[in-house]
Amino acid sequence: MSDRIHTLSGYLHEYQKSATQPEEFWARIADSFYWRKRWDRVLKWNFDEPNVQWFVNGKLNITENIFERYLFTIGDRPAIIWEPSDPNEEGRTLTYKELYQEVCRFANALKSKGIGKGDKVIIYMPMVPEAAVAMLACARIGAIHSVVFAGFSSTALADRVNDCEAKAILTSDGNFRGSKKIAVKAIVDEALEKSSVETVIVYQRTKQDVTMKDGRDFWWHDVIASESAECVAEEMDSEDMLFILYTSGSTGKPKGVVHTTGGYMVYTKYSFENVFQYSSGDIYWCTADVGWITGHSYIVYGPLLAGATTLMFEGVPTYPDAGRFWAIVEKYKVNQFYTAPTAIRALQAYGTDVIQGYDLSSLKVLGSVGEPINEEAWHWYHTHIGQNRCPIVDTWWQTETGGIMVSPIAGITPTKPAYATLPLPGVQLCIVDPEGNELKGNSVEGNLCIKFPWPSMIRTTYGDHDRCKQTYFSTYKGMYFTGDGVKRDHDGYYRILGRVDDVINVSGHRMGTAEVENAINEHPKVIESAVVGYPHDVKGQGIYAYVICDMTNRTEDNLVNEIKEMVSKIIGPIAKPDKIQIVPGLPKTRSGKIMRRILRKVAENSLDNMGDTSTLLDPEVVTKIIEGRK
Ligand code: 6R9
Repeated sequence: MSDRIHTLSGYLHEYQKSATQPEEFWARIADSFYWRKRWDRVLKWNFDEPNVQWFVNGKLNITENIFERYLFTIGDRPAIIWEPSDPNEEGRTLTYKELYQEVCRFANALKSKGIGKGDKVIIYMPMVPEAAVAMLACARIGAIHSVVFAGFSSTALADRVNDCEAKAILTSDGNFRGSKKIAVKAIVDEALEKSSVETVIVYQRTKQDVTMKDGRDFWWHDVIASESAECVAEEMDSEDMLFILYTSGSTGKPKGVVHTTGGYMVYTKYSFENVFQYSSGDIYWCTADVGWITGHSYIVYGPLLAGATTLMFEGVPTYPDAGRFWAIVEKYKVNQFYTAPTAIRALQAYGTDVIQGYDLSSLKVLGSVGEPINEEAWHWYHTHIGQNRCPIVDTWWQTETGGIMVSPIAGITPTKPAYATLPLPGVQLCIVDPEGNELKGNSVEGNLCIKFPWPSMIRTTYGDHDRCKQTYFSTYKGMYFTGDGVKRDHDGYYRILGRVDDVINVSGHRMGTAEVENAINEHPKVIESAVVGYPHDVKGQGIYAYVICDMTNRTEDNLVNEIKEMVSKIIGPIAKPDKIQIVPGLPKTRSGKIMRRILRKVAENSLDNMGDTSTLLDPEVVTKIIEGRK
C-alpha cells in the first residue's frame, strides 16, 4: 500500500486516522520497511518521565532499509550527486550500489579499528559524500554518530567529544569555504589535546599539510584500501540510539539530542516523500550542512530511505558568484530545492540579474526551513525562483522533533505566505497560554506544544535525562514544549512567530544567549555581559551584546574586536556578535535578574514602549544604555 498523500481530502483523511488511531496508522506506515523482527507493540509512552518507545522490540538496521531494500531494483540509480565548492572541479555521482560499497568498506575499516555497537563517533567533515558514508557506516555497525558542524571551533568540538565520550573522530585535512581553505585537522588536533579519543580518520580533501599522530591518526584512503565491499549489518533494537546531535538551548551548555533507530527511520522517509512529493527519478537538493538536523534527516536519511537522488553541495551560495545556486539547479535539473530564509534574503539582495540566464524550469517544489520566512522573502522566492509555478513548503520543525512537523504537502495544501500551514499526519499540536491552558479554536496565539508522541521525537538528552525532562516536558504538564510562539489564524493555519525562550536564531543557526555570554565572559577584561537577538535584514536575527568591561588602559575599539575574536574562537564564527556595546551596568531587578526585555527593546530600537521599569534596581542605567546604543 502506498503511503503517499495525493489530494487535500487524502491528507485530511490521513490526519484524522493518525489522530484517532495513531498506533494503527504508524503500524501501517512502518510495515513498508524491512524489519528483521517485527515490533511487539507500536507505542509505549508517558510524557512525565519522559519515556517514549516506538515499535517496541522491533529489530532492524536502518541501512538495510536503504541498501538491501533498493540494490536489486534501483542499484544503478544515483543516490548522491556531489557538487564541489569549485565549479571547475569535477563533481561525483554515487549510485546506490556504489554508495553501498563505500559504506561497507568504511564500516569494515571502523570495525578493524575496534569500533563497534554502542561506540560514539564524532564526524567533523566537509560536505563531501564521505560525510554521508561515515554516518551510514556508523549506522551499519551500530556505532552512534555525532556530527559536529565543521564551522565550530576546537573548544566547541572538544566539549562535544568529551560530553559523548567519543572513541573516534572522522575528519578531513582541510575544508574549502568559498575561496578559502580551512585547516580542519589542526582544529581537531587542538581539540584532542585533552581527550582520550583513540582513533582519528582523516579524509584527504584539500591536500594541505597536516600532522598525523602515530598510532592515532590514519588516512581514510589507507584504512579502506584492503577492506571488503560487503559488511553484514548489525541488528539493532528499534530504540537503540542512532545518533546524538548537539544543539543549543536556553542554558549555557549545548545538549546532545538523542534519536533512536526505528521511529526516526519511519518518520523521516514518510515526511520526506509526502512534504516534497518526491517522484522516482527526481533530483532533490537540500542546501543545509550535514552538521545540522536538516542535513541528517533531509540530505541523508529521509531521501536515501526513499530511494531518492540527493544532491550534496560543498560550497556557499555566493561563490564564485551569487548565481551559484541557480547554476547548480540548471546543471543538474533540480526538481525539489530546499533552503533557508537567510540564504533567500542574502541572494535577494543581489537582485534578479544574477538569476537571469539560468534555466530554472526543472523546479517543481521549493522548501524553506530553519527560521520564520518573512512575507517579502516568501514572495521573492515564489516569483523569481519558483516562477509562480512552484509551491513553497515552509517546513517548521526542530533538532528535537527529528523530522518536519508543520508544513504544506507540496502542491496539495493551499499555501499562505509566511505560514507553515498545517501539521503532518501524526502531529498533534496544541497552543497554550502561559499558564498551560489549551487555547482551543481558531484566531489564537500562544506557545506551541505537542501533546502526543510522534516516531522521530527526542528520546533523551545524552548523559542527562533530567535535562530533557526539565527543558521539554516540565513547563507544561503532559506536553512537549517547543520553545516557539505560534498563531493559529481564522483558517486554522499555523504561523510560527519565533522563539519565546533565550534561544536566538542567527541565519537559521540556533544559539543560546547564555552560550554566547559564557564565551564573552572568558575575556579577562569582561566583568559581565548580556546577549539578546535583534531583527537583522539578512540573518533573521543578529547578536547584540551588552558588556561591562574593565576599561583600564584599553580603547573601546580594540576591546570590541578582541571580544568578537574570543567568541569566534570559543564557539565559532557563526556566533560572533554583530554589535557589542560597552555599558556601565545592566538593567537588573532587585533580585538580581537581568531584564532582557529592556535590552531587546534597545537592540530593536523600539524605545517608545519600554514597559514597566519600576522593579529595576537602578533605572538610570537604562538611560545610559539608550544613549550609547549601537
Ligand atoms: C530544523 C531546524 C529549530 C528552531 C525552531 C524554530 C526555528 C525552524 C522554522 C522555524 C519558523 C520555520 N524554525 N523552522 N521557525 N518557521 N519553518 O531548523 O532545527 O536548528 O533545531 O532549529 O528553528 O524557532 O524552534 P533547529
